Amino acid sequence: MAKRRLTKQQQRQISANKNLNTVRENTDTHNGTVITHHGKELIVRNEIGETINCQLRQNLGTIVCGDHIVFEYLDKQSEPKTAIVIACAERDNILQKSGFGSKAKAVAANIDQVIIVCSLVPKPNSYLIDRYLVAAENLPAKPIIVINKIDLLDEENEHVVNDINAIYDTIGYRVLETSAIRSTGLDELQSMLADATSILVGLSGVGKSSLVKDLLPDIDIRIGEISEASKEGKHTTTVSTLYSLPTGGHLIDSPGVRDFSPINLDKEQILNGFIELKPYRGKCKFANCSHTHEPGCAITEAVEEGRVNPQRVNSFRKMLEDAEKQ
Ligand SMILES: Nc1nc2c(ncn2[C@@H]2O[C@H](COP(=O)(O)OP(=O)(O)OP(=O)(O)O)[C@@H](O)[C@H]2O)c(=O)[nH]1
Ligand SMILES: [Mg+2]
Ligand SMILES: [Zn+2]
Repeated sequence: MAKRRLTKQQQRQISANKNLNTVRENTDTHNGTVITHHGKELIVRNEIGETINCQLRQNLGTIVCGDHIVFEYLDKQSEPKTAIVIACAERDNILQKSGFGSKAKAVAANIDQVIIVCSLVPKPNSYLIDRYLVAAENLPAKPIIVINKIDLLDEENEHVVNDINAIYDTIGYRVLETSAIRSTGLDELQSMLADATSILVGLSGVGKSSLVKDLLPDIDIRIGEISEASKEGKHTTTVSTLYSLPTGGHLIDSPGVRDFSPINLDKEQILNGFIELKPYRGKCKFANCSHTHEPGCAITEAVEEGRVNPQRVNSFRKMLEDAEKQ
């Protein structure tokens, strides 16, 4: 069997885990969770909920919001306390996106639920929702779709809400309608966030930080505006930040995007991300079917017979195309 080569990230993870085992024997180490990071400085929450400013020991690799880490205090008397991170625990998962020059950019780690937030203004982009769903299914994490700014509902944009429900609710995803301004739908959202680590993702200006503020009124969080002309957000949130919920869970607010592409997904993973296409896996006439033009393609037949939504299949094909270019 061919020897499997470890990626640089896997090598780093192994050395971090070795570190973790060594440091566990040292009694003056403590566990914490990364709340956020500004350049090389991390803000960490310890096991009793205190906030600590941490530096990073060299060669630990990328540490992101949501990472579970081990640290040693540098100064316990200072306010806030300072410490150095000496190891990072193995991650359950890491949400990454395609950054500058298609380089992977880490968003957050150890995520149970991905809350895909869209709104009536700016308008939702279903290809963006589909790409987030594929990323979530492959983490794996449970996706939930939130349509925020439901207070702006009128005859003109009513179809937006109906379309999203028709596409996503039909295939089994939870779709919640909220208004951060009127606090509509917040109880339902809150009950879904309990005891899990969830991340809010979506376009800039859809109201992710406003939803966090509604759930945690006492925190200091920046809310932006949307441009009157373009109806786009102004990228107010610049780093992912983890908040602890009174219901026991954690909620990560992430910077809004203009676009999102999951990174390094192969054809099987992309198919895995379209849950309603799973029954057709392996059912095409040709084993290497590209699901685009071949005769006897089970997915094409499912579209023709109205068993799957053609818009979702378009997204699936576009994602396959985009992945080839990466
Ligand atoms: N009408 C209405 N406006 C809202 C609602 N939620 C948020 N907004 C407004 O939308 C704008 C953007 O809100 P933010 O919470 O900063 O949006 P965001 O998604 O965090 O944006 P980024 O941090 O740039 O990604 C602000 O002007 C909010 O007041 C809502 O439910 N209804
Ligand atoms: Mg924000
Ligand atoms: Zn096919």
